[in-house]
Amino acid sequence: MAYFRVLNNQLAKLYSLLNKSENWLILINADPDAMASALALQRLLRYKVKSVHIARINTITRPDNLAMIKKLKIHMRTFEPGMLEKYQKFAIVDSQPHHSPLFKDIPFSVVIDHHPLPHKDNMPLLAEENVYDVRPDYGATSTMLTEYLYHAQIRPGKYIATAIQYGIRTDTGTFGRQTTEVDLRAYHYMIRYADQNLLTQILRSEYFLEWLPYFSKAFEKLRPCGLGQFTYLDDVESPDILVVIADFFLRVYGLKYIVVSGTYDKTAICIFRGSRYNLGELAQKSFSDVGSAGGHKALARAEIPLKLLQSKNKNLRIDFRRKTRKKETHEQIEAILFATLKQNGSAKQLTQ
Ligand SMILES: [Mn+2]
Repeated sequence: MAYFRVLNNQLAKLYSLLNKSENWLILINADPDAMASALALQRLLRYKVKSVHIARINTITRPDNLAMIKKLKIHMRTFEPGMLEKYQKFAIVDSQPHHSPLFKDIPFSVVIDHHPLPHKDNMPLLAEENVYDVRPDYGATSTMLTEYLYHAQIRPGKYIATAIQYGIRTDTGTFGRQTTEVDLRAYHYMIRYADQNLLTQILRSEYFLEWLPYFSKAFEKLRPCGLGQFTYLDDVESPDILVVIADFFLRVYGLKYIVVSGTYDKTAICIFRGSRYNLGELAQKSFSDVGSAGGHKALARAEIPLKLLQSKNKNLRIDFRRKTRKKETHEQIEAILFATLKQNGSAKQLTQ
């Protein structure tokens, strides 16, 4: 039995599209799987065409994605419609033409992806000679590109191999439910070429230096609240920081649940994380009367406009302008959130 599915047809088709006089552009919505797939396709084309560049349509903000770009020396352009005229051929990986209006009018010659097939109205009108390889049963597009490299008898360099491993890990949630046997085989095949040190460095790039003061505040203000733990971070630059810190607390053994709260603009936000009690219900019971609140058992969120929070405590005097918001205002917001969550977070109130 072959190590990977036989690809003679697709590979022959791909090669028949290539010639030395054309410049290729690979378009992606950059995430680890997309970047790894683009690198692999770039490697497949590199010596058979005039030039091949990668362009992304999105901005990258996650620290692990930035670490991947830096450590694996990934060169990408930022997509602008004006750049299309410099290229004669276009490919898209880990995404499909109907996924973004930016892709819509580009005449793709190659589409390689693992997302669901489009509704027939969205089916791209690709000519017979083009490569259209969409396999929703694969956990990652990186796995598909591993098959192409293997059959093309290209030995991947360490940067491409490491990128593919990280792409597969990310899209399968580290070999969770989405994983298929072929994803594992591709990952295993790349072990001999990848650099495990680089992979570990990327995996560990979870936080930004600017986030650390929020961590120190979170630890400083952490205290028991009902059966769980609670912390309040005053004003935050973005609600995402509350999510990052709440996720961090999931690593603590014996913690029943965590509520990380803070104020963003004119809204108090609570992020709930845990695995034992129904936190969607806790969020709802606590705050659905004054804001939007809910979620799943293990992961929930509440957003309460400060104006409405006042209705929980008539004595609350809130300064709605962030710049002049005083320490006392935050103490009052924190006190209301804490009291409400404590009341609903007892053994009697919580359900499993
Ligand atoms: Mn993917």
